Amino acid sequence: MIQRLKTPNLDKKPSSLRYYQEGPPTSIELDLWRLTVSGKVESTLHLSYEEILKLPQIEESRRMVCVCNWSIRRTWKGILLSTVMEMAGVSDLEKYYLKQTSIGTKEKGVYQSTIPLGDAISRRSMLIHTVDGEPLPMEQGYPLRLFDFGLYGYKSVKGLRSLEVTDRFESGEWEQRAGYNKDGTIRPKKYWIVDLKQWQFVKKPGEFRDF
Ligand SMILES: Nc1nc2c(c(=O)[nH]1)N[C@H]1C(S)=C(S)[C@@H](COP(=O)(O)O)O[C@H]1N2
Ligand SMILES: [Mo]
Repeated sequence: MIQRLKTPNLDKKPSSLRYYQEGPPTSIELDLWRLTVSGKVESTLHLSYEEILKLPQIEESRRMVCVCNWSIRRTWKGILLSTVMEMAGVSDLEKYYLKQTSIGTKEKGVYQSTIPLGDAISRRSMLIHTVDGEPLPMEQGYPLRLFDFGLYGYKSVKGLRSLEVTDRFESGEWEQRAGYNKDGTIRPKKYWIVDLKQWQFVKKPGEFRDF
């Protein structure tokens, strides 16, 4: 069972630290950590890790894609973003955006990214705490990361602290610094598929589903 969950060629995956702009926090006091959900919501939430584990869980094998042309399929476990949005009470998903902010570090501050909320919900975006059956390692976003698998990795924040429902579609860290597209939809082109050790030409925009 556990064997089947493991990602092939994981040792060939580009290092998380190479792409971690603000760097992983040095330590997290899980008892004190909360995910804050605020903004255009009926009720602001401060969810503890334990509370998140008590919500309905899902586990799915899905592909993440980095804008630097590599992809890896892994088994992700967590909750649906929609569960938390329902709890907070968001009236019109299509009208809003979701601004994610990381825990960050003293030295380098926080990482932020904003995504269209309606699209994120319709793509079954997840709030992830476990990968391949193990809690997320620190470099991969412990204790919780969001993932919208229709978008490049830079749009989804690791080491989450807060989610703000907003009517402003702001530019995030990478978009400002490197001129990356604010939309962030995965584009058709050639990608290195780490787990399969092969190149694949992807013809359709959005989440990879064919392999
Ligand atoms: N907080 C935070 N989240 C982040 C980033 C970051 O620099 N800081 N980089 C993004 C990018 S560009 C990618 S490709 C993925 C990398 O995820 P991994 O560590 O699982 O490889 O995290 C994304 N989320
Ligand atoms: Mo990335």
